[in-house]
Order: sequence, then structure tokens, then C-alpha cells
Amino acid sequence: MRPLLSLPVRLLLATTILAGCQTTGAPPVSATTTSGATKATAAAPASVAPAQPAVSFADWLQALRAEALGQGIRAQTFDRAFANVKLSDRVVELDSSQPEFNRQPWQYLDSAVNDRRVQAGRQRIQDNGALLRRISQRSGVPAEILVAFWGVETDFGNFTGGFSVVDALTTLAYEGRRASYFRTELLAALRILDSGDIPPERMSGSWAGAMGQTQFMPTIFLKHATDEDGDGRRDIWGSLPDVFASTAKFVQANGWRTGERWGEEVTLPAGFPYEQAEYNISKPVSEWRRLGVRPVNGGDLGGEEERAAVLMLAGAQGPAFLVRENFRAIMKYNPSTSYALAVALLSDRLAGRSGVQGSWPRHEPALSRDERIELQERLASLGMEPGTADGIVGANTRNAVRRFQQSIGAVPDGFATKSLLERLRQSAAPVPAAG
Ligand SMILES: [Ca+2]
Repeated sequence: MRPLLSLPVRLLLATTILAGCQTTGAPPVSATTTSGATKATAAAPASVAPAQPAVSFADWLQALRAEALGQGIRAQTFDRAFANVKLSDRVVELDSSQPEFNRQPWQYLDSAVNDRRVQAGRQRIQDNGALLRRISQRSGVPAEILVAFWGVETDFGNFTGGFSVVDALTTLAYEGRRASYFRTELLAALRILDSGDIPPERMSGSWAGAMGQTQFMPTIFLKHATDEDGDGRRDIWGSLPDVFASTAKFVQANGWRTGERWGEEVTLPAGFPYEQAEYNISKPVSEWRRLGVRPVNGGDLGGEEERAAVLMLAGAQGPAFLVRENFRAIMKYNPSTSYALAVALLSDRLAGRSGVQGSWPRHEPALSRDERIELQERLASLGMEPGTADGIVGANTRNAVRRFQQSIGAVPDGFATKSLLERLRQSAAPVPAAG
């Protein structure tokens, strides 16, 4: 992940924050990670109170040691890993922050998929041609997809996060907001150290513990990291064969379908039922064709029996994408639609396909967190049922926006904009008289 906050991949946790992103099309958050941090996204954080540990760190560590040894981790491994352990204030700060998502999806996509990155990615494909072909043939995951993950996660290994994974996970397990999740990850990290894949001083990653060039959380590493170069170590920090093979194994396990595409950009006809443009509304491609969905570049959609959803991250004014099962496989790396679209679009460019043809509504400023909460509160007061007013624009909020748009005769695309918020302010429900 990027310089922003490097966040990890693979978080299974998908906290609400993530969930927000994904659904929202807001800039992604971190990958697979768990945490709520989003890599790309986070802007200015608002603070949440960190958890207060109930026991001293020394006592906590002693209990952890007993648990680790009970799981078969050698005392020597544990003691070496914790010889210089430090709790990190910076990690606590990052864990306590709530991403503002004050970025529009195109701003994230511009940073994730641009000419420089496409050039660099094509060069990496050339430099590693034989290796990528071998792994791709074996796994069924195209080289362009593998390199796109690598590019979006760490800019091809340039930004892998500079935190000690043991320090970061220890901090999060001891005093973070998701202590039990991170305790499991910390024990998994110890298991990796115990297996000799990497010495503790080289085990670096993001503040949330996503490691190496693929930003794998330790539990993901244990399941999918692969020793492709045969030196006896699974090294996703320094060995490209291991990096590509591990990524391929994870993507394959996430349900990648050999020979199918992730989807493509499409055009929608006038009168398209925009309320159906939601990631969780999946239909056979043939049905989308009947509704007038067409490839933006002409030709047929193909694969008509496959299931797909129409994804629009910026409402009716922005481009539309028909996303298939392989897009869902990408989402399992990092449950953010913006993230998955970045990987998908980068892979297309690496494969020589064109970039996005439609234009983004770049004149639309992002709503601040306070404005998103206000939007939700106003929608709720009008009986539009946006769900909890948490500042996260997910499917419930979009559907509430659609109800409001329908009520004023606007196109019900669910895209929350400043002008829509203005409109809501003018439609304020009368305040009920007290009593
Ligand atoms: Ca190796």
C-alpha cells in the first residue's frame, strides 16, 4: 500500500470502515487488511479513544508467551522476537484514526492507475516474463493481474511499510481497538518466525501488520505464502518468485476463474434502472444485455451465462462497469470497490487495453465526514432510512439517496453530492412540535 497509510491486505476483518469503502466506492482502504485503515484513503483522521489495557504490558507478555509456547512456538523464537519489542505510539494513533474518505473515487484511481505506473508495470512484466508465464499458467491468474496487485499494493515493492511487524501487532494486540483479531495475527507472525521464513528484524510491514510486497497479513501468509524459488523460505519481502507465486495462490483461492475477465466498462441506455446499479445486485450477463448494457468499446458482452453487477462509483454522471465473478475474487484481497477497480483497470492497461472511456464528474467535491453525517441525518428525518448516521456511505445510504432522488424527480443513482445535500437542506422536514 501506498505511502498513505500503508494498509494491508487481507484483512479479513473488514471493519465497518472498510465496508464503507467498499461499498462506497470511496477510496479504498486497505487491503486485505483488516483494519480499518485504508491505505489509500485515509485523509485527516478523527480520533477514537484507544482501548485501555487492563493488565500491565509485562503481565500481558507473559500470558502471550505461555499461549504461544502452548501452541508449539519455540521459547527461543518467542524470546528473540520480543527481545527488543517496543509499543508504538504511532501505531496506536493510526489505529485510533477514522478515515475521512474526503477523496472521490477518481482521485484514488488517478493515484493508483496512471501512466507512470502502467509503464513501470509493463517493464516489470518484461523483466520477469518467464517467471510470470510459469506461475500464470499454473494458477490460471494472468500475469497482468498479478503485477496489478503488486503495483496497487506496494508500487511494485517500493512502499511496503516500514514498521516492525512484531512491534505493530504487539501494540495492536495489547492496546488496539481490535485486540483479539491482532492477537491471532501476532501468534501467526510468531509461527512464521518459528518456521524460519524471515528473521524478526526483516519482518517489516504496514502499521497494521500487512507484510512484504504482497502485503499479506500473517494468517494469510500461513495459508498462501509459497516458496517458489526453492530456497526453503517463503520470502514475500525479497524474492519475486515467492511474491508472484504467493499472490497467485491467494487470488486462485479467492475464486479466480481461469480464462474469464474481471468485467469491462459499459454504456447504459437512457432510462436504465439506476437503482439496480449496486455491487450486491448480481444478474446473468444476458439480463444486463436485455436491459441495454453494452461494452463501451463496441462488440458483444460475451459470457452471457456468467453473473455480473453494474458498478458505478460516481453515479449516472460517471463511467459504468459490468463486473463479473473475477472482480469478486479481486475484492477478497481488499474489500473495497475502488481498490478492486484500480487493480482491474491497471491490469487492463498492462495488457494493452484502453483506460476508462467515460468521464468522471471531476467538478464534484467530496463530502466531508460531517457533511456525510448531516446527509444521513437529513435523509433519516425524511423517512428515507439511510441506516446509522456514521458518515459511511454504503448501500443503505445510497438507497436512501435514491428514495430522495425519486421523490424530487431526479435520476435515482444514489450518488451523494454537495448539491444533493443542499437540496436536502431545503427539503427539511418540519420539526415536530414538542408535546
Ligand atoms: Ca523462497
